[in-house]
Amino acid sequence: GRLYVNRVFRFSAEKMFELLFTDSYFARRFMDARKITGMSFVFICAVDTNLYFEPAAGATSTSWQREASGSMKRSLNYTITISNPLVGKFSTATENQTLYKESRQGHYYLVDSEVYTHDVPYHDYFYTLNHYCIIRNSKHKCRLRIYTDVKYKKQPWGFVKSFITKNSWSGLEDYFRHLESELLEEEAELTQGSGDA
Ligand code: YK8
Repeated sequence: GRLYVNRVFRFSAEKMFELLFTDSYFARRFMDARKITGMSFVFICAVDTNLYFEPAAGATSTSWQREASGSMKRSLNYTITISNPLVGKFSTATENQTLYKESRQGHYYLVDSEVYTHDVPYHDYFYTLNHYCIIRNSKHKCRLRIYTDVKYKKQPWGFVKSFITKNSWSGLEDYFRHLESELLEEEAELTQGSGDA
């Protein structure tokens, strides 16, 4: 796999989780910028106050749902816009996210996400596994790490496999670089707002 993001940001771990994994203004704006449309949650339920998570201040509800294992899951469906000329312009996608029960509010958040792109060539061969790790550094700092792997459901021949891998890495690289730069912009805005830049 590959490590796409590994950096300390000047906001709390809780804030980072809220930005990336709740229905935040940041997440909506980023999806608009990436032309990701038609977002729908397969399971919708308000998060209740529980041992590990309370909705962050200001966040109304998320769609995380508690599993028997103690971890939380949610599943998103959306349409992505693709800039790779080898592929059609759009694809529907399903993203299954797991928030591991080892996560501790405000300290440590571990989210795995499996992304299936349904309308690209060879879509029945592969999916993408993203590991997001948010670790508290101090009260107002956290580290975000995003590690990604392309996984195979069936083994294609070598040529096809390297074709899929190469095209996936380049799309992912572009996406996470953009995400990182938007987060840095958000950081600049937040630090300005609090007057301690
Ligand atoms: C999520 C991985 C591969 C896919 C794409 C496929 C090319 C297939 C090439 C043929 C277009 C938002 C990607 C990048 C689309 C976007 C996906 C995103 C960025 C010719 C073999 C969508 C994270 C994510 C995961 C996987 C990405 C796809 O939050 O190259």
